[in-house]
Amino acid sequence: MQTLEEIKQKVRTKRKQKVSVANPADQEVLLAIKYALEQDFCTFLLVGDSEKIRSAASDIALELDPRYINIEDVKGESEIARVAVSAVHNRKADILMKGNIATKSLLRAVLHKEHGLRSGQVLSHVALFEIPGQDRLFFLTDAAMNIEPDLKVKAQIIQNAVKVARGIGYQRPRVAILAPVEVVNEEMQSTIDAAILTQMQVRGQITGCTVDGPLAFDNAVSSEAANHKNIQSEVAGRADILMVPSIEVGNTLYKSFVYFAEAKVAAVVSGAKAPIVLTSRADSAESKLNSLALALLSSTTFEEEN
Ligand code: COD
Repeated sequence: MQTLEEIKQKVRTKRKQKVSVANPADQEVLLAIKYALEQDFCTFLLVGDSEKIRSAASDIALELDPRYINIEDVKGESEIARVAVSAVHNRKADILMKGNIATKSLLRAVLHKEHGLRSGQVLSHVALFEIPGQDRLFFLTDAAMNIEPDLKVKAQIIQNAVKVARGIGYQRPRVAILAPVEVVNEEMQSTIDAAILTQMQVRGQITGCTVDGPLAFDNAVSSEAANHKNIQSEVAGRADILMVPSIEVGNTLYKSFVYFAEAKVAAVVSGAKAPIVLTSRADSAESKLNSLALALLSSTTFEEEN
């Protein structure tokens, strides 16, 4: 897969799902909703201050047709998060989407023991980038949810990203475990964890993918750099999924792809009872639409497994 456009093309063939949006009173969020409706992707439940939603919708000429859009009038950030998440929990909607709300507030509602979307697994963030000049798409995980994952959590973060990749058509994604160097250095925990994760995949404790690490960023993405260091592996230079050791590394890479390389992005949270569209508030309407498309398409794997 080379472009995010291919994902949007595939969504059109899937069954219609309902998306619960937490606080959509924001121009970029409503524009994404407008484009999604124009392309007949899904229907929406908009949770937030109805007056603000109606006023923002009228600013961008979005028709609030009740056949495709329902509004639930709720005020206050934590209450909006609770109602939007509960709608998915109670199966009134299939997918959750973050609108103009803090990531933390939404994730806290998602993790709520009674009305959240916990599945008993680790939840993690999976971003997919189309970077100009590159011959393939790159997944990056976890850039936004797990702060400093231990080995056990890292294994589940890989599995969650693999689930999304397979959901959109990758048969056996290649996973690079990133570290500052490509050899084990006992003073760098990221290199030790990477070597163990690689062996866990070889022994069948991580499935559906090929894992290799530690790999430095250049050895993971460029075959020239991998050859230069004489690294022979199925993943080196050809990685599809980049797994980072911490949120600091992930978030900085995410923002540098977008701001320095003009990357297009789509992002979801995987591992919950339903897919969650989770982009930065600053992301464009296009990114939000791409993320929605990724959630809609990859949700087939959720349906199969739940
Ligand atoms: N998957 C599954 N369960 C989890 C996860 C997870 N990733 N994280 C926490 N839980 C469970 C815990 O086991 C516990 O039972 C409960 O949830 C509460 O855990 P805490 O005390 O760690 O929860 P919070 O609310 O303090 O923190 C959870 C957040 C996801 C909010 C936190 O990890 C966080 O702030 N992450 C970073 C979010 C962020 O600011 N991103 C910015 C980049 S956009």
